[in-house]
Amino acid sequence: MMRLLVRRPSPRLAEGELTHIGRVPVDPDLALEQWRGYVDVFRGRGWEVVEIPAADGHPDGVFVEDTVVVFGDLAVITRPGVDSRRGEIDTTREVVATTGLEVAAIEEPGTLDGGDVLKVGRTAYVGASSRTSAEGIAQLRALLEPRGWTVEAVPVTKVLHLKSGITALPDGTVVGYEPLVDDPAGFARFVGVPEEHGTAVVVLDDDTVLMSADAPETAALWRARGLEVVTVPITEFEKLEGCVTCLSVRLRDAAPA
Ligand code: CIR
Repeated sequence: MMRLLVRRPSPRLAEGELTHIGRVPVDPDLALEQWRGYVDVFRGRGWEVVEIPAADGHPDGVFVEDTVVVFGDLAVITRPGVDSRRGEIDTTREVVATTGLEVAAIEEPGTLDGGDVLKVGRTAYVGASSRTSAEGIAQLRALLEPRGWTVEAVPVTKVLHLKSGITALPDGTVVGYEPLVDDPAGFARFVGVPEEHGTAVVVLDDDTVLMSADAPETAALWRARGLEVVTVPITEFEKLEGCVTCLSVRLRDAAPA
């Protein structure tokens, strides 16, 4: 079974946190329409959509990926690195408790944002970013290493989260926009992309990825590699430093999400 955890955008999305880019006007109605388009891609491919209750008092609540990370049958509730986002985890925890997954949590004083965790096979690359602390990474390592995962800390200084700069194709190739990646040489297989919004892919299945509509040259690259590429407009979320990965948490039975 494939399940997608999402949360509808707050009408206050425009007030979300910004770290590396300037504030520009955000259209909340367009954001809702784009969010629905994003969710529909998954629904149309057989995913069951599970909505985390709206948290309209949290402008960044739509970016649910930051609040929980799933490793096989273990869900790790995070402790977001900014105060304005900490309250988001309460509703995430309630929904995760209904999934049948084992649940653990990052505890104070550690901090960790899910956007800093990139899973490739049984390796979890974890961004040491302004949001994710060394203590948060140490806690995650203590949870995962006994379960057979390797945890590798990766420097992140040029973008908000590790996954704002890199993600991975279905075959495990790490892809990213080099000006935003601290250490491309740190990955065994790395392919640079020509566009900033081309860094993020969500793996839908072994042959298909989902991307922002704002990176047409990168989409053409992946099509030339034989992948099916589905694109969605997510401009209103990109204005808040969000991307296709952070709008959902994917639960897949049998394989790491
Ligand atoms: C934030 O600064 O927390 C939000 N405005 C954006 C979060 C994006 N999340 C992600 O890339 N995983």
